[in-house]
Amino acid sequence: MTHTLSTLIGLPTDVGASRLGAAMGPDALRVAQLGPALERLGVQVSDLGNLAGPGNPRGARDAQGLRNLAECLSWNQIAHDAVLQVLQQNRLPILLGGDHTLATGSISAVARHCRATGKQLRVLWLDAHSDCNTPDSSPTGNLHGMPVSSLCGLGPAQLAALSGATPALPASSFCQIGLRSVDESEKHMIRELGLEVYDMRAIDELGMREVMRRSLVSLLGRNDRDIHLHLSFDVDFLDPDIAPGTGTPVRGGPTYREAQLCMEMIADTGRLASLDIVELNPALDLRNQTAELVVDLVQSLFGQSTLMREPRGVLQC
Ligand code: B3U
Ligand code: MN
Ligand code: MN
Repeated sequence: MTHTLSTLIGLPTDVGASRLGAAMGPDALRVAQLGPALERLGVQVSDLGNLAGPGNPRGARDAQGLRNLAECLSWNQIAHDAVLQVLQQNRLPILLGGDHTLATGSISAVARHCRATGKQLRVLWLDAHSDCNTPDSSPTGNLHGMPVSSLCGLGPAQLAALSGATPALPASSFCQIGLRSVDESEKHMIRELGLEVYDMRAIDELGMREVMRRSLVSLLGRNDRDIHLHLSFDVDFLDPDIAPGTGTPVRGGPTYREAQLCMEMIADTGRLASLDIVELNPALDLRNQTAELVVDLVQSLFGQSTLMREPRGVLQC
């Protein structure tokens, strides 16, 4: 691993989602022993605990069509500041969400850090959804459907400005994997932004191995000091048969084996430098099985493998 020092940041909020419960995500991950599981792999873990922020007013849509914008802004500022501070300490931030709105704050901080240090940023976005609605296109007004457009400079203005530059990063930095629920307006947005997307059909046709090879190939051959790989892991990426504990499940997602391979191939690059774990909803889970599965997958992401082996480099995988 490039980083063996990591910091857990609990951000217990569901202000960006329509279903309550993602606010309990950080604690469910702790109950599932995320910290000790990483420590067993040689990662040194510190835990900032759950940071405080506004409650969920369960607001109606405002004049712009958005729900809970002020609260979302506060939480994203909190996420931004915490992630930036952890990066400046040369540690790997692990954001425990919370709904996926928080990725706006966290990736804004990562983008700011990359600008300051001259690193190139690559964001892998594992999700059933493309999260690139805008205030005008959103069918729900929920801000967890807008972080990608916000980061690309097209979301609500204050969210889009969090990183100190608009857009926070070029759309070409993103790679989305696992999509299977995309609104009509988002299909246009994906095309307009030129987002690199591997939907479930691509995974069916190419296999997870080839999808991951393509999504990671641009990182290879570069000095790892020049690259910052951020993983934004929406738990609804996983098939709901194995991961029922999430607010907007969509059937037909990656299997356990496909998800493991995805994580292992990211680990093999040795470039992972920050992570969001979002949309875990313990209120919808069965005996914390989704949190336990996420911990299992995150162990693979941090290098757990069945056999003793050197990272092989993704091209040879
Ligand atoms: N695209 C829909 C649904 C959705 C997006 N992200 C989640 N759900 N979790 C929307 O509300 O924008
Ligand atoms: Mn999402
Ligand atoms: Mn999703």
